[in-house]
Amino acid sequence: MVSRKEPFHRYEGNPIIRPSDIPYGANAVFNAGAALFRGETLLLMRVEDRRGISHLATARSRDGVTGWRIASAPTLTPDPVNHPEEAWGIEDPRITYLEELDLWVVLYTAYSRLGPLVAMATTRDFESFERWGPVTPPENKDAALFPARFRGRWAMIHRPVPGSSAFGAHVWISFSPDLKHWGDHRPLITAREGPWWDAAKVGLSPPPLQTKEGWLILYHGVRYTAGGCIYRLGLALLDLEDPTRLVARSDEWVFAPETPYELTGDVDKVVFPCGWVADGDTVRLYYGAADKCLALATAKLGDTILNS
Ligand code: M1P
Repeated sequence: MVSRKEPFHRYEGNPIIRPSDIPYGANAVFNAGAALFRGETLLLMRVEDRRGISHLATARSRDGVTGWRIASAPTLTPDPVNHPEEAWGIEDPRITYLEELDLWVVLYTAYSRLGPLVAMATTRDFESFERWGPVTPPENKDAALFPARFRGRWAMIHRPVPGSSAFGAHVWISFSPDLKHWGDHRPLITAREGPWWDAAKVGLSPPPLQTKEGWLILYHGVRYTAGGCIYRLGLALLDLEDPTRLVARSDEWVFAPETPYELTGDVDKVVFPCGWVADGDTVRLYYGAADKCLALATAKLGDTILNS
């Protein structure tokens, strides 16, 4: 893959949402899923309280950039009584609209006492949610659905972690006839090795985005250094008809922590998007910065497409 210019440009008003903007108090607000809903941009934000437990809360904006209206109370809180997998909180939601079912699907990390796993909830209004429970056992995170079926089956990208760190942590794809029972598991994007920027582990960032050229994937890659982890972003492209086929992958990262709000926070040197929306030819990317606040970057869709 040839080297390329960074396609994403930071909004000069970043961060767009800070912990102090949460009306009922919070330690951090970050890693938000995003949707175009009823003519507005809706963010489903991970809010970490001052115990360290996360829940989800909405913010809405007419232009997706300014004038964020933040819910006065949490939108989806952990329910450990009925869902023990949520004992230590719910985190990092990714949102996909399934037109066929007229349903919004949220895949999120449920932090269970036995490890983090992928759980699912569905909604039509982002006010009431139906929980489907775990869709994977632990340890697994960074999951999102494709908005369409492939030969009759739904597809999900996720990131299981093998028991031994010797095997790395890689992005996988799985299929389901009914959104509940998942199988036909295959590796999709593997962590590279040695000094590479994405050698320690990789994970899906926002859900796959359909383009004429293929399914556009933005993923985070982690490198361990003597100074700690660095979370950066790379692009990949999957075949439109067969998403198990990786058509292209950027060698270089396309977005990395650079600004003070990305370099310093609860976890330094982290950019971590869980949502993006396409508005004509513009993509608005919403990302957690240093596990502390929410920021926005934009790109022209054409600048994000990879050529193999
Ligand atoms: O601290 C950086 C991120 O670490 C985890 O991501 P992953 O397991 O993909 O490396 C998550 O806890 C994420 O929320 C966090 O932002």
